[in-house]
Amino acid sequence: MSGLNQLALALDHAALTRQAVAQLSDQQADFDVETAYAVQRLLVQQRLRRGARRVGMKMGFTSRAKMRQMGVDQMIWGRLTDDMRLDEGGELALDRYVHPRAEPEIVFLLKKPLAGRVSAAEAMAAVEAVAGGIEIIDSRYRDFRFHLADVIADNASSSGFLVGPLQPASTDVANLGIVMRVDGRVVQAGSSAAILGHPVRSLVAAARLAAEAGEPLQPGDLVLAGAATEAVALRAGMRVSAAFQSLGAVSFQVGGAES
Ligand code: OOG
Ligand code: MG
Repeated sequence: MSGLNQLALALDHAALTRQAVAQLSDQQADFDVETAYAVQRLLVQQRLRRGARRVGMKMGFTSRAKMRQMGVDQMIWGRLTDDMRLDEGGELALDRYVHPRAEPEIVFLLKKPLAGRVSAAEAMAAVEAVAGGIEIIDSRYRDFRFHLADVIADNASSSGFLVGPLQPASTDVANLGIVMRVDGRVVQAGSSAAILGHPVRSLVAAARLAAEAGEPLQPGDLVLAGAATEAVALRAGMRVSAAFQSLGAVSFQVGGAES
């Protein structure tokens, strides 16, 4: 266990100091997915000890576009904490990250516990509201490159998130157009259907995976379904927005000089 703790502390330190590290799979023989999730749990525990609160989970690699961009072929998940949330319309301080990127997300807010093997209908019945959002991902690995187990240990690259205006749970999120812009120029476009065919499938998977990890989804939890498009690298001064058919838009400004 202490060996895993060392790995978790190294990733925590990398995030705190904004200094990228080498992939864990390069240093550890047999660094597998199960071990990686154990490291992720220890990593997030560090943050909870410092006062952060768990507020939900993020799903990753639920679309072909993301799998292709990062060269992996399996769905992953990570934990969201309250300190990761950024104000809609606010400013992101670039110097708090290593090499951050932004990607559009479909967000579910739960009103009921949701655990284990549930149907899509059961999952939707637990939803209080849906929203468009943006996730800030920031790998703690050099050059934003990793193998599957590495990115899992690194809390699935999660670093921040913004949630747009909440919409009724009855809003159909099956096939919504999504456009991400930088300074008004379209940089990514896609459809929510790219997320496992329907974003609710991501919520169904989240319910199962969270329960298997012994941390079942709770009322008030947020679930990010995974990006439908590739992520965009952030540079100082950029204005980033994501507009979602039926859900509205969400945006932020990148502040802080690049060091
Ligand atoms: C891993 C996180 C993937 C998504 O939405 O697919 C993810 C990464 O791309 O670094 O958040
Ligand atoms: Mg994401």
